[in-house]
Amino acid sequence: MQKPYVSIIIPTLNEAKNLRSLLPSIKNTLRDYRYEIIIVDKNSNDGTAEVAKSNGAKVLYDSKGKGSALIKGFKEAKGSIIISMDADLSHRPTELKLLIAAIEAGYDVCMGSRFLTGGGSDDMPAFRRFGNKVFVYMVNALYNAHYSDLCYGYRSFSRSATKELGLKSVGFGIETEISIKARKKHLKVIEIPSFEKKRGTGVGKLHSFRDGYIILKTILKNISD
Ligand SMILES: Nc1nc2c(ncn2[C@@H]2O[C@H](COP(=O)(O)OP(=O)(O)OP(=O)(O)O)[C@@H](O)[C@H]2O)c(=O)[nH]1
Ligand SMILES: [Mg+2]
Repeated sequence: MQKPYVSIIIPTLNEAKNLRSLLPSIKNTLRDYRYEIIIVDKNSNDGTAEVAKSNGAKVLYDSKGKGSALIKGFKEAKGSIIISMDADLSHRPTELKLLIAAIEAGYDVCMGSRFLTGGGSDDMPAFRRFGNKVFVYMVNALYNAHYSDLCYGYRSFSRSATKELGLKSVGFGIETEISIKARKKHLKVIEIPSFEKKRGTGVGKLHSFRDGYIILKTILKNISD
């Protein structure tokens, strides 16, 4: 049977150096698959778009945030399986095959989790770990869910799930919105263990308190929506 077509969506803000090793590594892992890589860039000034193009990726532009970039990428994606992935080398390309297999097996959404046996993180200070735990607890309690992780962006989707979710988040609330709406819309969700490595080079764009507040608002806002 022919393999499904896979679209990998990677939001970027100044990730040229990381992309230089990430893109060849994705290509190597997926050499037996049919796929496209879509970079959604926020006007990086370090040559991110050039590195992406020279490695065969398609480049789109979005001037707002990580959420709006992913939404734009989802709309452009041609694949029947769509994957969201960070550019900073935190996500291991070797896990791509597992994310793909979960959708092939009939799930609508597959979420990497750092808190299942076999998963973990080298890139999560104690206060972020605590914040994430509180948010996971809130989402599980408010939405009758059983998630082990929440603010983690290594995920796969069936094409129809990306449409059905009706995503609106502009910034780092996007993963939370996905988790909540997947539950509210009764999508078939599976979590798989994922190991988050330290970011390669460059600086993280997430600000714990500013973005923590956005995540909290996303959790509360969706109760009434
Ligand atoms: N297009 C776009 N991409 C973004 C934006 N902010 C972050 N990104 C990308 O989204 C991905 C995740 O962002 P990170 O800064 O690594 O966020 P994080 O992993 O939560 O934070 P760190 O642990 O500090 O790395 C990376 O590929 C970023 O380049 C944005 O405003 N627009
Ligand atoms: Mg990161």
